[in-house]
This record gives sequence, C-alpha cells and structure tokens, in this order.
Amino acid sequence: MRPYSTPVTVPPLSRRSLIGTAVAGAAGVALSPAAAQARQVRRLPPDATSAAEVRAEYLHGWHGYTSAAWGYDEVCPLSRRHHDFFAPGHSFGLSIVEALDTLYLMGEDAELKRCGDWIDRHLDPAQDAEVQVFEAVIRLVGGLLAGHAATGRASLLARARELTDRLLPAFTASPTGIPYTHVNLRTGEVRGTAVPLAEAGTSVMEFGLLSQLTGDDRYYDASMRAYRAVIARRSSLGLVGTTIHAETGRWIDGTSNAPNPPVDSFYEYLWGGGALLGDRQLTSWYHQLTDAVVRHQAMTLGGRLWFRAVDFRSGRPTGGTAQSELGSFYAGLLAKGGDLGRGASYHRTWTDVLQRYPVLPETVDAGSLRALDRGSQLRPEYANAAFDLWRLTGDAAYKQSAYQYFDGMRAHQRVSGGYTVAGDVTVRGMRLGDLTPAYWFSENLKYLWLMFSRTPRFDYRNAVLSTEGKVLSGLLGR
Ligand code: DMJ
Repeated sequence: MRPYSTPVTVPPLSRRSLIGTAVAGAAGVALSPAAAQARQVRRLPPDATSAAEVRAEYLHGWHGYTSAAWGYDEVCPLSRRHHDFFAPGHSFGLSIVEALDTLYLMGEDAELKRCGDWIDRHLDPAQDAEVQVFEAVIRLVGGLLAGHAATGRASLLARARELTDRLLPAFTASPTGIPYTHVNLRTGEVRGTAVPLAEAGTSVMEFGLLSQLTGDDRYYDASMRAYRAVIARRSSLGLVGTTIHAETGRWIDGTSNAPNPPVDSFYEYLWGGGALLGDRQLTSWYHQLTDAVVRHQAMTLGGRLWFRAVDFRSGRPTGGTAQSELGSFYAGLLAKGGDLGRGASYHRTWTDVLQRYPVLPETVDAGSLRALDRGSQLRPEYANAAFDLWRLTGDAAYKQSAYQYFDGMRAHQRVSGGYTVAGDVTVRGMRLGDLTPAYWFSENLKYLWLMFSRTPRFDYRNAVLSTEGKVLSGLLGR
C-alpha cells in the first residue's frame, strides 16, 4: 500500500467559493468589464490545502459514479441512472477505465485494485457493438495502457491489445489508410467515410506505445499510414482541411479550423507522438503544420490572440468568429512545441473568457466574448493548458488560473451525486444537466492534483500525457 492510500469517503461540500456567485448579466452576454473585474478569485490557498480540496472533490465525483453506476460507462448524477457512451445496451465500464491512472496518482490503491478486478472479470472488447474508433482509442486503449503502467497488471495490456486488434480493421480496410470512423468490435464491419481530422490523426500515441510494448509494429504502422495520407494532401500553404474522405482521400471540408474541433488533437498527437516515441518525423510534421497555422490563422481581436478559420488552399478567412472551449488546450501545445510566447498569450485569452463566466461556456464569439453555445460539458481543456504551461515555466500564475477554474466548477457544477454538465452557464442557477462525462475522471482534476500535490508518483520533468490525460509514460513508484 502506498503512503497516499486512504479509503474512499464522501467529503462534505466545502465552503462556497467567493467567486462562485457571479453569473453573466443577461443570457449569453458576458459580464461588463467592471463586473468581470469584481470577479476576482480568492487568494490561492497553500498547495497542500488546494491538493486536499481537489482530491476530496475527485472522490466526491468518484463516489457518485461507484454508488449509482458502477460497471456502466457513465453516471447521471442527478437521476442516479447510467449512460452507455459507445452504444445503447453495451457497457465498457468506461469511467472505471478512465479513472485508473488518476486513482493511482491520488494514492487510491484499493479503488485501483477494485477497478482492475472489474476489468479482468467484466470488460468485453468483443461485444457486438459499433464504436467510434477515435473515442475507443483515446479513452479505452489509452486508459488500459495507463492502467497497465499504474498497476503492472499484464491483463490490462492484453485487454488493450485485444481491443486494438478489433479496432484495426477501421485502418486496414481503408484504401487510403485514413480510418473509417466506426467499427463493429465483433464483426469488424466498418462504416463512416467522412473523417474529421482529429479522428484521422489521434492514435499514434496509444498505438505507438502498444507497438513498443508488444513488439508488434502493425499498430504504429496503421497510425503513421493515416497521418501520411492526410499530410500528403496538405495545400501549398502547408495547411490541411477539416474533413477528408477515407476511401478517396478527397477533402470534404477544406476549412483549416485549427485549433478548434474537430481537428484539435490531430496536431496534439504530432507533438505528443514525437515526444513519447522519439519519432522525429512526427515532430517535424508538427512544426511544419503549426508554422502554417500560425502564419495564416493567428489574429488579434479585442487585444487577444485567436485563430480564425481559413480556406486551406487560399488562406482566405471563411468568416465567423466562433471559438470552441475545446481549442483552449492549444495554449499548452504551442508552448510545448517551443512557442511559449503565443502559448501564454492564448491562455490569457481564455483566462479573459473565464473571468466573465462562472465556468467556461462551450463556444464564444472571439470579438465580444459572448457565449454562443451556453452549455458546459465539464470540459478539461483550460486546466490542461494551465498544467502544461505551469510544468514548462513553474509560474504560479498558472496555478492561480487553474484554481479559479476549479473553484468555479465546484461552486456551480457540484451536486450531491457528483459533478454534472450544465445547459446554460449564463443564467443564475445555471440550469444543470445530468451527466458526469467519463473524461472528468481522467482529466479535469488530474491536472489540478498534479499541480498542487507534487506527488512522487509522477515524473514532472519527462512524463507524457495523451489528449485524454492518460499518463502514457512517467508514472513512478510502482
Ligand atoms: C476529451 O475526450 C479529450 O480531451 C479529447 O481530445 C477532446 N475533448 C474531450 C473532453 O472535452
């Protein structure tokens, strides 16, 4: 048993945050500058206090899942029902798989063992279910690989391999190598030829690691073939589009929309794959494509750095100023890729948005910061970027911004059954939804825990995390 291990308890609701009462003035409208200024986060507590708060909230959410939906993919914390993430009637215990390495990092060894035992007994990678390949890779394969690193259980690696073997037809049946979006795990039947770039290029970290661990290159080769097929079709400006046809390789949507979805992690895995696997080709592609994105898409609006969508052939703006919260991860990626100045600047942009809302809305207008999609899916990307920037610089300002993010989430999205999504973050009371997305167990609080706990179980200098926050290398102490 490790020193961090304690039984799972349901902590009482900690005191309400001082910033927690602010909401946007009118529906969908950002707070006025004065009101925004008034919405200052309280002083950052000592690290040990912050770490204890973060851990308590994680365990509150975890208890919500285990008490109402154990063995199912996701918990609905208000109704205390469950949700099948991949296919109706099929469960993969997704939240269990997502939680593995976070439980390890938090010293929850008894819970980690319970999860490993559940996976050994119940996780069936051969279900007659059609799954989205991208999600299965980053959540299940990545989760099992991180769980294998956290526990040393050979069975988790074997499960990751069996699952990947069943996902592989999506890549190998494609004439271009660009994976079909969906595959039936039992029959191998594939479907889905319109492939968003994130789905074409977010597998090399998991598949590359699996190849290294098993000595079987088929996984890494499949990922690289997909990347090559897309990058060979870049324009003379060095840009790529948004959606590509798996069978013909024709661009279906030629808008370069980086770093917004659905292209976001296409770029993230070029850098991450390079770092994890020591693959220079991936790192070189990262720099080539990122240089083009910065050259043709970076813009300053309202004194803030944003990235506009452009036609990938002409570089002409396609119009619109909607920006997705999911893009906020890009601050950390830019910094990791060597552009610390732009990374810090882009994080300031999103910090400005966070000052205007209790929690970040899904989509904002870059000019006015008005919420366009007023919901919140309990997203982790802002905390991910704060963590990356803090790791690179050691600057306490990133702890402050991460804590503010945490404080807002705790004040507004905590319910007795855990944490939940919100339908509208701009109205008082926030109109809550009823779901704890499984990634919440992998990402949001892991980044905060790592910033505040200084756990000896994590290699702060060298660890490499996936887009789903899985620690694919750099777990220590087992
Ligand atoms: C997570 O599943 C991953 O971070 C993915 O890359 C996109 N975003 C979701 C959570 O918002």
